[in-house]
Amino acid sequence: MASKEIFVPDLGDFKDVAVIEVLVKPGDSVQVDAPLLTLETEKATMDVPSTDAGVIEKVHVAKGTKVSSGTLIATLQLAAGAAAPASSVPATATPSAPKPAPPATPVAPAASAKPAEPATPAVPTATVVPAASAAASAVPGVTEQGFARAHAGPSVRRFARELGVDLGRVRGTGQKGRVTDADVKAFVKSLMVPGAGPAVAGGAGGGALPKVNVPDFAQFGPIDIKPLGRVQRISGARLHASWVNLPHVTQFDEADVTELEETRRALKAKADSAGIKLTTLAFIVRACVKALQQFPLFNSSIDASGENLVYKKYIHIGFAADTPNGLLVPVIRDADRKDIYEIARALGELSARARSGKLAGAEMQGGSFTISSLGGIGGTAFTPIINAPEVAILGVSRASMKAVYRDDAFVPRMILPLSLSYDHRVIDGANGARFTSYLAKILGDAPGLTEAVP
Ligand code: CAO
Repeated sequence: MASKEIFVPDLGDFKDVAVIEVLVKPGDSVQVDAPLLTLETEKATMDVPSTDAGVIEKVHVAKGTKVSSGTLIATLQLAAGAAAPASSVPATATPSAPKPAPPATPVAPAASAKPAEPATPAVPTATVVPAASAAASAVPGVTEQGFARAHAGPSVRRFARELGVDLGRVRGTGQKGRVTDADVKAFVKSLMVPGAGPAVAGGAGGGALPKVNVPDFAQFGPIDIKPLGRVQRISGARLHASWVNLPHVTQFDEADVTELEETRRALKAKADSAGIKLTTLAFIVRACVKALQQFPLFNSSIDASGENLVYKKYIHIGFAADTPNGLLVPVIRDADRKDIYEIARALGELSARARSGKLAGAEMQGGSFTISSLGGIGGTAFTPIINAPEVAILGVSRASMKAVYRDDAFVPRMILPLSLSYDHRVIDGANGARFTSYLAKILGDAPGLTEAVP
């Protein structure tokens, strides 16, 4: 298989730029545009994307070192079928003040954040806003597959990333249908005309959103300004895209987990001795798998054309993990083939890697349903934002003992609050309620949850 060397692209006036993060290691598979490094100048941070798809053979730079245009970053074993290009410095022109380029990896539910933008003057909200920022809120979310397949050069790719434009949706007018800068601009303009948005899965529908008026807070008292973290910047844009494009409905329900909790406590010591932390969440993941098998609609997505539903035959469950760097969503692959011990082990390993910043990009991709569990922390209910293009997300709050009226008497039962947000374009209210009722029933069946997976 052919190898290719990847170099730091043209950084304009910047030299000896600090490497603050190395995002890949030998053996990692990367797609075109997947971020390899994060660089930081005194003005901004930027990701250096891969120019090709393949497997990382060797990484030539380390965190904390300095690089300049043309520094060798990594040797890549090209993906099968890719031509072996001569090793060279990409002739990509990078803007002199680099802007953050979102990576190809999804990060998901986080506390609401908005992309860093210069403060706007104190004017009424109806004021016209700069094209790029207005477009960013009207542009449908990026589909990585479509983006990777698009026929476009590195600078156009970077430009599209900066605007949050999915290149897969842009019609190319260049040679052999190649997408040009002008095509990307024309696409964004088409979204700015009210009602003229293309019929796409994200369904932005065109028209810029009214902008929040941000005053100069210093006029009211002392303030500190800290830049948003990298994860917040990325997840903020994704959350916003989901929030404005998907009509969310949240269905609340409760599950009686008294027996489940007894079963968990009985199995915990044995699991501990095998190095597995058997938490409530492992049982909830298993219950969700069973509910998704019963209601495959909740494991579907609207496709890029916006006209079909894609039913996934795999069940990969993402879960929100609170990390020092912000919220990440690792994915438990083939959760339907794992029993509660295997699920608990995967939960422990993935959340440990997420917290230590060692999660590979691929470990956050491909999820088909997400769980956001705040149960270990507290709360009685919340309305999670769907990890689009998925169509549903389960929020879990803290289980507590409650007096439940049963057989003519109040009895103490352990009650788990559930909050299911779903995309109302795909799922109607009756199905939402059926899903949570079924899930509650499954969570009440502790023996069914602990049995071996067929
Ligand atoms: N009700 C009551 N207790 C619960 C519970 C619930 N719903 N969920 C977990 N617990 C218990 C666990 O069983 C465990 O109890 P023991 O110590 O007796 O075993 C304890 O709380 C601590 O659990 P944990 O938090 O360490 O582990 P977990 O598997 O439940 O969760 C993880 C793992 C990664 C999801 C969690 O650590 C985390 O990061 N949660 C935050 C997620 C988040 O921020 N979501 C919001 C996203 S939207 O902005």
